[in-house]
Amino acid sequence: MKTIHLLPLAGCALLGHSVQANEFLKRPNIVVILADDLGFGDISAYGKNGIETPNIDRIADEGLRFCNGYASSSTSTPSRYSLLTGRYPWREGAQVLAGDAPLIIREDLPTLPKMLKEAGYVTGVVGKWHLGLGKGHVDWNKKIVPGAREVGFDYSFITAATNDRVPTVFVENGYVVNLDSEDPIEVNYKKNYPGEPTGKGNPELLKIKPSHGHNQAITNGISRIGFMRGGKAALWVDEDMADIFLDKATNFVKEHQKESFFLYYALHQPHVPRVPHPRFAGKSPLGPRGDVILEADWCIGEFLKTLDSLGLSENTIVIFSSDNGPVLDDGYEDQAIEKLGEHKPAGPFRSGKYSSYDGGTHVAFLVRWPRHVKPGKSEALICQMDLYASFAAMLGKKNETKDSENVWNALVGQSKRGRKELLLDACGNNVLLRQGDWICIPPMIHEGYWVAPMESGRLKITQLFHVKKDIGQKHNIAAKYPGRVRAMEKRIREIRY
Ligand code: NG6
Ligand code: CA
Repeated sequence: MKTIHLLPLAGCALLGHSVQANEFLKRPNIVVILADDLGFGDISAYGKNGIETPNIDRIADEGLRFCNGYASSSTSTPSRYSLLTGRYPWREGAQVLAGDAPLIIREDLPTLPKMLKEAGYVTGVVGKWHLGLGKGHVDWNKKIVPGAREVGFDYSFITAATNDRVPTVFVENGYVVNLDSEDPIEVNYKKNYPGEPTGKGNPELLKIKPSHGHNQAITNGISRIGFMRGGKAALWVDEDMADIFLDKATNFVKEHQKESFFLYYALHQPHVPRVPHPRFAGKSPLGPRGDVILEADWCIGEFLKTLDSLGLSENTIVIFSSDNGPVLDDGYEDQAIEKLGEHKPAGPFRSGKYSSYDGGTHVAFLVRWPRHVKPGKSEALICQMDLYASFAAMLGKKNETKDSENVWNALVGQSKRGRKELLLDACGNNVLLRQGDWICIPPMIHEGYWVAPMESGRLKITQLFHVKKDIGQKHNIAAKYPGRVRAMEKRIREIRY
């Protein structure tokens, strides 16, 4: 057996260490598990609340729990764009995409999966995509390119957008799964196809009532955003979605257990429509929103067990986070508000999804790597966008991105320091700045999103908060610190333009 040096793990205990070549020598596998609309307070690892998430807590207990971890944006597409490209989302004007939108990641851009592929990783994505597919006017009945492969994924099993947008089908390696060529799929976001039922016209066909929007094409008894027809055999059954994604994610790991792999496991929960498998229906005190969180937690538990059974847990870096903060009523009547009780989805933070307040982007961020990361807590400021530069550093590769910062030492618990500052996207490419423990939200006017009953936080005045002293952002102290406001607003302009 040959003796080789391990990775150039900057600042890590491994530096210069050499061991026998076998599983032990493999570069660590990397798994990013990203929930959809899960709040900081929705997992029990961050403090007891209205729901128990023992499996996500296992990641926390066996790893590092970040208290200042961020998604780049308070909505999905921009947040995921940053995670994969290491670029701020507003550089591309990234905003929530329709299900028939073209791929938003330029093919010439460096991406996290491309960088890992170059370093010898096999790469896969399972779950919610929401970064667009094709070049516009996608023909869903042919191979759909460009897509996940062009972004750097060897394997993909994805939904085009969200679980509330058509087409409600899975796309595996560029092809719609189970498509019957005799029953082609058509999708558009402008007008209905003659004779197709809609949520608006045929409420009697629905098993969940929309509360806002979501009254167009009906599939699986649920009306969605956008119109579609055909593809009956390919339509997903929401109740089975979690099991299918879990199956694909664990299969990917089993198939590539001998290689170094990167898996982006993008859960669809607890985004609307919240439709758990009957095994989880009614199991939480919080109604469907809680039930699908329990379902997601169970999936993660099963996934971790798969790593255990293959002997991969020790040398797999598992990162858990969410694409943006929580929301209760996001367009369907599912009792998320009525059954909330004392539960605080965003934990101590103000507001949630869509907001410029911290609840929008300040999310759960857990890192488990038993071989090298000691369990504990970290206050370092880090962002999902930093995974590119950090893993590049781990692998001795150049950071080719514009905005990703190398926070590797913080990520593995070797340093208390992460970023000094971070711009955050508060919907509609409105940006705010976190600098140390200060947050400055400049005047914002964009009102494009339905955010009720959340506070959008996009006001016409400047807001300044000290989030260590005022974690719930209750006191706008901009008037007291005009110099700091000026300096922070200037800094926003410098980074942005
Ligand atoms: C909004 C939808 C919301 C959700 C969101 C995207 C309405 C009324 N609201 O436009 O339900 O789909 O887009 O969520 O249609 S995200 O998590 O993917 O960003
Ligand atoms: Ca989301």
